[in-house]
Amino acid sequence: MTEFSKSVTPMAQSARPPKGGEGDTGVVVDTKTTTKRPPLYKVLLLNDDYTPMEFVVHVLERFFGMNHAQAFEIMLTVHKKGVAVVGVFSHEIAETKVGQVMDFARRHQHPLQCTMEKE
Ligand code: TYC
Repeated sequence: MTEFSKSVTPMAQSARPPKGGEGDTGVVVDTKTTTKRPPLYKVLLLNDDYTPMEFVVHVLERFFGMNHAQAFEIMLTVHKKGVAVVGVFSHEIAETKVGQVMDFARRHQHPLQCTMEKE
């Protein structure tokens, strides 16, 4: 069973439809479903001594949809505290964002690090 599958609880006998009706096989069991939200992942940006501040601001605007003021503020938080959460996403989206940032930083030869962790 995966994390996302439904958990199925048989209904009480008294709540079941009567067996042996016309055209029915007598095996119908009503189900109650419970839904579980998929887990969320924080995407983290890490500080380093070499990546230019303007590059980090650009990354936050480009890949995390921040305006310039928001991006500058988060960049400064990372610079001062060492790390900040830059977004919370599904596993697949978080993985994509991390990959995009790491690839963009590598292509520009900056040591910027971006990681994800389960919320
Ligand atoms: N510390 C870097 C500097 O002084 C700036 C920086 C900020 C780097 C945030 C990475 O995630 C980072 N140039």
